[in-house]
Amino acid sequence: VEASIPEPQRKAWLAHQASGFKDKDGFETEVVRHVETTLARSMYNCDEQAAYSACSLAFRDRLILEWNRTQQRQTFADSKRVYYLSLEFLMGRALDNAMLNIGQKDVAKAGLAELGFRIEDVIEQEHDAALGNGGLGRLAACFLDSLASLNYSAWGYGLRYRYGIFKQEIIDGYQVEVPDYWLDFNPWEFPRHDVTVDIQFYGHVTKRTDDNGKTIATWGGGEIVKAVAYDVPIPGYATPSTNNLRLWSSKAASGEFDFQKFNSGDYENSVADQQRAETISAVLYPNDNLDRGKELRLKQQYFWVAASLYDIVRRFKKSRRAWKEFPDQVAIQLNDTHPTLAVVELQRILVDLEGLDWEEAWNIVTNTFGYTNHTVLPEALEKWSVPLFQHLLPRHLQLIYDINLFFLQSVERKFPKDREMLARVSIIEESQPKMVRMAHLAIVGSHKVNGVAELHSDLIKTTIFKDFVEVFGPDKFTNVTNGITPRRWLHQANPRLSELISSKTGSQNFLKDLTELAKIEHYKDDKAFRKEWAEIKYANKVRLAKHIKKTTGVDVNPSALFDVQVKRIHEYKRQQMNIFGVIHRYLTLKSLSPEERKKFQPRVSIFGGKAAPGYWMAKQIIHLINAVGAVVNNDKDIGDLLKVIFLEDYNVSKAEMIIPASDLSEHISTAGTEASGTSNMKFVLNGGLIIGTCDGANIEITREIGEQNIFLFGNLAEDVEDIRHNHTYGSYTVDPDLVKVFEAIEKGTFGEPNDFMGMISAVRDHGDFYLVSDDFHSYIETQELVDKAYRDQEGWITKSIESVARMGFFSSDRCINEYAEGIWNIEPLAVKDQ
Ligand code: NBG
Repeated sequence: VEASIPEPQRKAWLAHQASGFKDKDGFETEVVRHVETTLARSMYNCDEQAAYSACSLAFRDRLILEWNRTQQRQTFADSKRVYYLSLEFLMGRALDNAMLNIGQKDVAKAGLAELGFRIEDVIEQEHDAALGNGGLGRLAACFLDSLASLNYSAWGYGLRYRYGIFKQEIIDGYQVEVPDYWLDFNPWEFPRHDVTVDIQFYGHVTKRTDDNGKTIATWGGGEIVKAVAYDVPIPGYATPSTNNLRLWSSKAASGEFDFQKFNSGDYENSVADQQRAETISAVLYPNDNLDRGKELRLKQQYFWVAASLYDIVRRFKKSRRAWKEFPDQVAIQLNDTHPTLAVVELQRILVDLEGLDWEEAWNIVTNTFGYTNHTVLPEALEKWSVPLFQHLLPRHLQLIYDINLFFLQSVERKFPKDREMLARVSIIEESQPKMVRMAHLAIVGSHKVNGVAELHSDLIKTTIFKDFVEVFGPDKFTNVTNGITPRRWLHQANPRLSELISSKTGSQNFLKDLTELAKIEHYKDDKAFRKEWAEIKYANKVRLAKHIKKTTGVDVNPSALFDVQVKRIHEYKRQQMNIFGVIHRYLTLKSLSPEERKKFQPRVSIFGGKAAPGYWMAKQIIHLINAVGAVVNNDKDIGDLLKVIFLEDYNVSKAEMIIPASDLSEHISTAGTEASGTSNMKFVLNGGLIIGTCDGANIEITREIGEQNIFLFGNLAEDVEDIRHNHTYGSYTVDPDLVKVFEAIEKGTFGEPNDFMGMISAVRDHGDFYLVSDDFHSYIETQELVDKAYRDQEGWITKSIESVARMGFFSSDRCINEYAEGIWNIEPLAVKDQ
């Protein structure tokens, strides 16, 4: 790298490489410098917000140096890169993560203390970067951490939403959505006004034949919007590698033809034009596992995909390699079907713009892409109407039809005369209107398709993508079980536990190789170790209890069993079953004498999570949880025996506080519906036990930690279809305990019963699609086993230690290495020759 710097600049460049603070005093100097110059504020009124800003800027300076070096080294190495295309990156806060990954948190803590600040308060000033809905977006964030920490040459590509997921307020027990404007001061992004791409929409296609008889298609006219790059540095843990996350922001491309033609001199309209362009990246769609098919969403997808591909192709072209080498240099992973247009866009670039033959181009395309499926829920599988496509992206629609034609011809050769097979696998659904099935396009356009946990990967092969297994053979389909980064979800979220573990494993190496956790199992009978283990959990619960008091006004006893369900609110995740179970517990307690009650295990039932703004049933669930809390928490008969808490505005930074404080967490989706789940892994890694169904990654967690360490219940995925069939066509009665719960609600125990009738009739009158009644008895019984197990505190601690010791498999490092080997065919860049 050094040799590449021009001679006149080299001396200054070398001196600059050594800049950035070295120790506590240096750090303080940098903080003061940033307060007084960068922020133009005076130290005499430096508040926590200013301290946060200056501290971030001091760390940012260090990050940028490593980031530049990493990018230069990767460019010189000129080896294969992976591009992770995701519409969501749920990053959470950056400062704490940067301090820990760089390994300078202690220095910052001491420095800030000398300047009169508590580091925890400074960290708290940061607004979460909440550019995602839930598990899918957080997975992308964990992957970025692992890619950098493992020294892979990797970029993330996403959208720079001006508004991330909404902020949730609870008013009178109802969810209210408030916009999340998070960009007021964001030191972690760098606008690259020199990196822009013009993106075209609408217009029309003309075709002509060239001298060789080849048809040339040209997409002209329409509207142009400018994509501007914003770069976010992603620091690896304990390595200098710092990767790049590039987020695109939309801007009006003033001066472009349509703008000139229609709007010259028309000021008002030109402003409207500007606003329309900026709308594209304005807001994240707040749906989790739900597709709404809105035009603006398709615009977002094409805008982001086209800008990213332009960037990737531009980078490839610099190397002056032959096109056929493209898949040796570039791997692109499609995070769900959201970026599937990239398949079509690359084919368009190669055929229309670069003049390659269809076959050659298609070979390059299919060898470049991999597709990850994250759900089997039909309402979440993306489909776009053909007329909408025709209007917005006319050339892409033609290409999709051609891709489909060649694909169906190959199917026809393999399955002659099987018209039904053709109809089932077709990329176009012959409905009214016709629809483009994005998952089919993603499968046809990729060389590998993976699910995110073993059960899920099996299910996609036997249900939604069954026909494709016959068409392409089973080897195209594979599994990569999800993982989580232990840096954020153990070291950062639970520093005391991380320290205890490193004192026993001999180093912090377990944060790079999580299988080293196994070493702590040797200490599971060590008295002092067990005592500290329990004390850490207790301290985390005290911290959460304080937060509960502050935000809800309710006192909870930290010695009670903390039972937590925090995730997006969705019928398939069955928060309704949880709250029905809580009501059952309340009714049971009320029916007991004061003496009998004393034998009961005290519990705090903690809920958190957002409902999609248009998801009526999910909002009703939130309302019922709050209504039950209002009654139970004020019932003098009950006292500390049961508390019901709904934590407002669940997000990444709150998860970092809540997860380490859990004794028991609930992962109770109807079997076969939760593709993986990742919070299950986070809870167990922090010493909490799980009550759950045989679904998603729960199954693999059980295999790793042992059946004795998890509370499994409920029907199995293989039986769900028959049970549902029986609901519709056979005899069907609601579980008697659940009937009593419904009666209590209908009597008005928790306020106006009509407010909750949707939840009741879904179970009683509309076929109980999610099997709440079928699983209720097993759920209640298993909760009784939990109570019993918890009363044996020593036994519980053993379970907790054993579980953590056996969680090594669930690191996102393992997961990323599997993608790298099995899908991307890429190796880490040794840091020395990076
Ligand atoms: C979600 C699944 C989760 C899974 C995450 C990450 C979507 C479409 N899917 O079970 O519901 O853990 O993806 O793979 O958001």
